Formats: sequence, structure tokens, C-alpha cells
Amino acid sequence: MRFVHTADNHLDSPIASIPPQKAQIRRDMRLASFSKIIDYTIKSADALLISGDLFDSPNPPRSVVEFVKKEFSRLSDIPVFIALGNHDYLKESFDFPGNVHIFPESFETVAVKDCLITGASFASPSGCFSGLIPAPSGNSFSILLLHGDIFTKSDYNSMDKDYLSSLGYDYIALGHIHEFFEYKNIRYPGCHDGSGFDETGIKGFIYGDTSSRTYNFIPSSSLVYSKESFDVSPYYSSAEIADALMAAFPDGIYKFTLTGTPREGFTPNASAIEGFISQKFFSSSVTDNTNFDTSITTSMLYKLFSDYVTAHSEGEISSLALRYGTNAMKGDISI
Ligand SMILES: [Mn+2]
Repeated sequence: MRFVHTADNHLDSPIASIPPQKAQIRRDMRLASFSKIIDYTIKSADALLISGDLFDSPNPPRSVVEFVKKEFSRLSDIPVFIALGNHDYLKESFDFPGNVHIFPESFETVAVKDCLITGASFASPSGCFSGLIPAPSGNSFSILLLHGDIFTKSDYNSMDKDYLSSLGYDYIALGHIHEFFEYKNIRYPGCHDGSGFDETGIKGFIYGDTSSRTYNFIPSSSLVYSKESFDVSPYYSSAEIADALMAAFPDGIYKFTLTGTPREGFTPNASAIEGFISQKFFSSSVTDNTNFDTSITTSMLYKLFSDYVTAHSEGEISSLALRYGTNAMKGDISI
């Protein structure tokens, strides 16, 4: 059997860290990425496995449920197996089409093709499945579909990864951790497309083939969230820095931090750079964390000035005053 394994889609999730008018566009992009996973399944797989947190809440907005119903219908007779998580636990009936199977609160095993899929769903926002059951005996390829945490002792079905791994399943399809991770027969696909700076990097799903026992990560994120430091030392102006940023990074959602020591007499203008680069990046912010030039800091004038500034200000105000003052003493009065 060839399968697609996805999880933690949080399709109705609020989008943080970007302006509200862009957040709506970003929400739609994440739905479109989910549609591409459905396209991929139709083209290349015999089943779709979802390890929980498909939705961000147990009562997602009707429009999102309708969207998912339509997507599942497109799969026609390709089955979908869902083990609900701590966000979308068993609460309401989603009225999904007949090819969709949601596992109940207690473990159940379902046969499909050459596989036996065992799974269970969260029935409340926290909890654990007591008595994880071993893989069924026999020659069938066995899959365990579950939402849970193998990294910390949390309220979200904490499991010991070595114990879990030893239960005899050929493939353990987990959800909960929003980053791809594999350990022996255990795999987390991560979320399918980022929704905040706690989900940085390329996101995707797993495409598995039970006969060759190959399990590949397939990217599905439409835009990547990224935090980047950028050394401004080689550049002479804010426009140059903006050009360099746009040349160095693909479109995405960024938090840039400027570092290094700007050239003499020049102070980067973070908000101007933000303005320049908005023509390329879906969303970006720029923070100036550069050092100022200290080549004149031994002079008496500088000492009087810096003593006064540090005695009368603090934090960012203090460091900006020192930088602008230092530049002014060298004849540069631009800010
Ligand atoms: Mn979760």
C-alpha cells in the first residue's frame, strides 16, 4: 500500500506575527497547500493517514469544515483515516463523506489493502491512552495511527519512544510535534505549512510505500517562516542592504536582524529597509542590532558625551543616542 501521512494541519488556526490583511491571504494559502496534499494522494497513494490536529479546535468554523469535506470527497474511494488530537478531539460529528474513518476513543483495528491500521482519537483536550496495544499478529503490514508526545512528560498522551517502538508495528504514524522527526519505526510528518515563527523552515508530509518500506518527506509549505541574521558590514546604504537581502533570500515570511558594524558615518534605517524589501517578501520585519563605530571613543569629547548619555538614558534609546552622537562628532548629521 502507498500512503500519505500528514498531521497538525490546524486548518482554522489564527495566523500570528503578520499584518491582519495578510493573515487572511496566508490562511487561504495554507488551505491551498492542503488541497495539494489531496492532489498528491489522488495521483500517488492508496490511503490518507491524518494523525490529529487537522483542525485547531473541536468546533472549527463551518466554512473550513465544508472545505475539508469537499477535499475528502475529491478522493472518491481512497480511504482517509483520522486519529484526532488534543485540538480537534471527538466532540462533534463532522459529517464527512463515507471514505473517511475517524477512530473512536478506544483502540480499533481496520483492514485496508495489505495493511492493518490501529488507531484511537483524543476525546478531550488532554489525556493519555492507557494500555497502548501491541501490533496485531500475522503477516499484514501494521500501522499505528495516533496523536501524542514522545519528547516530554506532557498532558498530551506522553509515551516512552522505546516502549512505543517495541510494540511490533511496522510504521507508527504520529502527530503533535510540528516538525518532521523519525526514530526507528516512529514518524512525525510535522505540520504541512507554517502558521507562525514557532514553525520555521520547510514543512511537508510523508509518502510511504509498505512494499519497499520507504518513507519520504515531501515538502508542501507554500511559504517558509524564517528568522535570519544579516551582517551589514559590507554595505554603504540602507538601499544596498535591502538589495542584498532581496538577492540572498527567496520569498517568505521573515524576521531579519541586522548585525555587524556599519561603515563609518552610516546608520542603517530599519524601517526604510523594511519598506524596500516589502516589494519582494510576503511579509518581513527588520530589527537593527548593529554595533556603532567606536574609533573615536578615546577622545575627551566622546567621554563627556557618553557619560552624559549613559547617565540619562538606557536601553535602545541610549545605544541610538550614542551611535547618532558619535556619528555627529565625526561630521555625519544624517540619521
Ligand atoms: Mn497536538
